[in-house]
Amino acid sequence: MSQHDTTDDDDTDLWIGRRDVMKAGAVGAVAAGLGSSLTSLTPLAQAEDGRTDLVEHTGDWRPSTCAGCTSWCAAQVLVDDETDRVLRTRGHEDSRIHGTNDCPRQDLGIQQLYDPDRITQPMRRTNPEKGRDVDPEFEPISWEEAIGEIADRIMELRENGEPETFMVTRGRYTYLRPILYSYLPQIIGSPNNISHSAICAEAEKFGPMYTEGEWSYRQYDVQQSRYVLAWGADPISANRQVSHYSNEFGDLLDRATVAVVEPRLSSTATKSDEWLPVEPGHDGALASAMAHVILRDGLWNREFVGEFEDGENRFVPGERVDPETFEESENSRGVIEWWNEELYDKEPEWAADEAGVPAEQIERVATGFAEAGPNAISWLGGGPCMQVRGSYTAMAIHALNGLVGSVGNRGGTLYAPSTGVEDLPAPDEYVDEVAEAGLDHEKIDQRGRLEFPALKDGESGGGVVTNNAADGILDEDPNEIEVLISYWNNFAFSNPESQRWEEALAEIPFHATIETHASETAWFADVVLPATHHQFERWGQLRSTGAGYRTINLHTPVMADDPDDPEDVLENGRLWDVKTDETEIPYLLAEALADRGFENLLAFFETEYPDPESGRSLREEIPGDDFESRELRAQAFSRNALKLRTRPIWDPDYRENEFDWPGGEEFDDWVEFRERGIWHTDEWEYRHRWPSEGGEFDTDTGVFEFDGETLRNALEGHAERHDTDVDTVLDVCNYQGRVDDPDAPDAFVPHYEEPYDMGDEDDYPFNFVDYKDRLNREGRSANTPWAQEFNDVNPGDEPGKDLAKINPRDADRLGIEDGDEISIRSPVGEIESTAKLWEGVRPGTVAKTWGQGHWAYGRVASDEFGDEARGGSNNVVIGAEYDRLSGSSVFYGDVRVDIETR
Ligand SMILES: Nc1nc2c(c(=O)[nH]1)N[C@H]1C(S)=C(S)[C@@H](COP(=O)(O)OP(=O)(O)OC[C@H]3O[C@@H](n4cnc5c(=O)[nH]c(N)nc54)[C@H](O)[C@@H]3O)O[C@H]1N2
Ligand SMILES: Nc1nc2c(c(=O)[nH]1)N[C@H]1C(S)=C(S)[C@@H](COP(=O)(O)OP(=O)(O)OC[C@H]3O[C@@H](n4cnc5c(=O)[nH]c(N)nc54)[C@H](O)[C@@H]3O)O[C@H]1N2
Ligand code: SF4
Ligand SMILES: [Mo]
Repeated sequence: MSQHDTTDDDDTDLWIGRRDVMKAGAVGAVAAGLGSSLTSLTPLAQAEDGRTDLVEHTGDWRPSTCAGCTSWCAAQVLVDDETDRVLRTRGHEDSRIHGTNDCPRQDLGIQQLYDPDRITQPMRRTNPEKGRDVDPEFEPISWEEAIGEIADRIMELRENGEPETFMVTRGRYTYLRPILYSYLPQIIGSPNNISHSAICAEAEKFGPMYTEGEWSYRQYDVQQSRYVLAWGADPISANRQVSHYSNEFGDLLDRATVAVVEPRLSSTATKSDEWLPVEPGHDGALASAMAHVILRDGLWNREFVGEFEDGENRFVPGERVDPETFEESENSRGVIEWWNEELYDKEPEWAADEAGVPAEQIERVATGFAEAGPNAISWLGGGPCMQVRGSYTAMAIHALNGLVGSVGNRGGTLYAPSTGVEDLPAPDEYVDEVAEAGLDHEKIDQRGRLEFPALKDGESGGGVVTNNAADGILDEDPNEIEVLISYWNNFAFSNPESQRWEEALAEIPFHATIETHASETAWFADVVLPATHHQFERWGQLRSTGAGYRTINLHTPVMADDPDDPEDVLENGRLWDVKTDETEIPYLLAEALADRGFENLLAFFETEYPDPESGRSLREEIPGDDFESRELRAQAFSRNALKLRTRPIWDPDYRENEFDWPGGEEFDDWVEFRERGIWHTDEWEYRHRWPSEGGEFDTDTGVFEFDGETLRNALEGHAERHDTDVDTVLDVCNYQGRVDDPDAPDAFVPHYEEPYDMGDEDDYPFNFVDYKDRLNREGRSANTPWAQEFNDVNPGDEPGKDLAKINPRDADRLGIEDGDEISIRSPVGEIESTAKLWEGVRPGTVAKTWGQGHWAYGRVASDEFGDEARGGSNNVVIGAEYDRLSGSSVFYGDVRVDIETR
């Protein structure tokens, strides 16, 4: 049993009630879950036996999806026949990506489900004052009251002609998200739907966007690769497709060389052939030097890049090349410009000085990588690019894939094949004049202003600047926010300099939040709406990408015997009086708004979301105006939305006649698909987007760009919008590149920029290295006892502790010993932690996982709920800085801190 007994019944300091005796019985299942699921952490053979026994003797495996991280693995959940309890979860046996493999975090989902600290019913704040030290004094209320309160506030805004003061924030989601995140604010009339994307990994997408026109993540063809060069990505522990990559990693090591560029000894680095312990913020120097070596030594891929007309290699260190002498391939352009503007003098010795990695190692890794090309991967994680000047680093790292021709190629970096899902019906016809006037307003995150280009997809202001919304709210610029609905996020914890979100949330007059847990964000809410848990209690859809496929995976309410029957779902499909954020809650709101005279949302749902099989509208299926009928309709709406979304997959007629079918598995009816819960695309075709094979890249020029032509267009577009020039944009946004300055890097080609200073080196002598905990389900598992108890799966960490890892040489100098209580101070804040002397971090750096430091969330996550944090929250010391070209928040690079013993 764990050191934190989850069956502990003492919840006096938590404002979470238990609904009734029957449901409280379900809490006892925690103990059962604990016992059986511990097998997942024992040797595999044993675990397999355990699994088989359970399949045969206990219940059914029902399909769902894990959103414990952005791998979004298709899952199967073992539900006990007699008690309807969830006993186990595993990867989906039919998945061609990971099969039954999962990662340990999938099992933590069970502890979230049965967490006695879950919010079990709607709550209303009774204390009008808001603040971290102010007890919200929540009291239980009914769903009807809770929804009614929100509807009243929305009506007020619309009646006052200020619908733009409404706001929705989202964190994690399923692809039913447009209903709550886009359509609800659109029909009300607010442009203010703010996603978490820019505190997630937007800067990473900048690399592939401004080389090959893809604003997205890649999948990596590890099964065919001969060299993996990972940059601040730790794919057996974090990053994406963890279950797939960790399953393949052993074979990969037999076949390929793996090199990891990381300021700390990550899980992946511990198992790799090479660890390049880069000084934080200097990856761009390594990438430029590697490209230099590859060109200097003639190791580039001729088919993808081109060749000198006479075959003589003119890439000589320190010398520029006459472009006339080189014939570009059809597939790419600009390699000569890249060499002449950036690479020609970026020799390994120079990079060794900049980045603190030996020149021989740079040479060796660059050579090995290129010789394995095109079956070689330059794997870009968020570490090197969620930095003030990270956009250019992302380009520099991704451009290496172009040099060796691994783009879309066997053993290289692939995208996802197209899927057979349909867009949800959209509400354009239901947007009235009040709403239209509201929608004309600028967004609260100030995207698109001169200082926030956020160039998603090449468009000025095309992306989000999540963390800046706090300043927008505090400064009431462009306008005040009066009503906020937040869902599946914890911005008061997950955003850098999160103190600002505490202030911003305290300012908002009315805030409703939809969550499973009593998070730091919920602490500031006026109404707390308890959410169904995505893995077990709701409808939804995500997708997973790997092994050449993309899958469409369903979330299903696994505890209901007939999930298509709304009554069964409401009675048996959920543990508590909880509802689904993206569907049921907007539906109930639509009914409440109609009661108050605003009918557009309800008309939209009633007209556009019939059951596509029976053709029945929601009201035809479930008539009645009492609240219970509405709750049933809300559930039917949830199911219908998913059926509409996935219709081409399961409806042969629709697939053939009304949809541009991309190929892939075909199902004959809904129940057949729903019972399986997973669909596969056709397999990725290597090189099909290469122009030499008849394809096209999505850049402005249609080819892979080493010269940043698409970026030039995007930057010029943004400059024009503000009546200025590109150099001014780059200056305002803290970049070093310039258009035509011989002393500055070229603004458009992939290049190295020195890390931007975030604190004076004399006052803050250490670089802070933040990274993801192997057991963190994004920000959501700190209240699961297993995550705390098994913390030593993170190299350098210990069970139950939140440790700051310091190199023994630094500790010695400062007189710090193992286990000393220390404080970590930055220009913006200070946290408490415990010192761990560990050689897995570079001298001059302090490394600490993200995820601890909760002062709310539950009794395991915090030391004392609502009062004392457990460990320190990294976001208190990481300042609110931005990589402005992508809009991303900064977590890495020159984040400076000082440490001292307490
Ligand atoms: N320092 C630092 N900060 C980081 C990161 C980091 O690595 N370091 N990572 C960043 C990244 S990549 C991301 S994506 C963000 C994530 O941060 P956010 O988008 O803010 O989301 P989480 O913290 O994962 O989600 C927290 C909330 O989800 C609720 N919840 C849990 N399960 C469910 C569910 O099934 N349904 C609903 N409706 N609610 C649920 C919980 O009540 C909790 O309050 O954090 C970012 N912040
Ligand atoms: N275990 C786990 N896995 C997750 C998640 C989780 O919460 N837990 N969250 C999921 C989500 S939402 C996302 S967006 C993805 C993100 O996945 P990644 O983009 O891979 O993000 P992190 O794991 O935060 O990666 C940051 C890494 O960069 C390293 N680093 C820090 N500074 C530097 C630097 O200057 N240079 C280099 N080269 N490295 C540096 C850190 O040590 C860390 O290993 O992960 C997903 N996977
Ligand atoms: S936590 Fe991520 S990698 Fe692990 S099973 Fe869930 S989705 Fe897959
Ligand atoms: Mo993320």
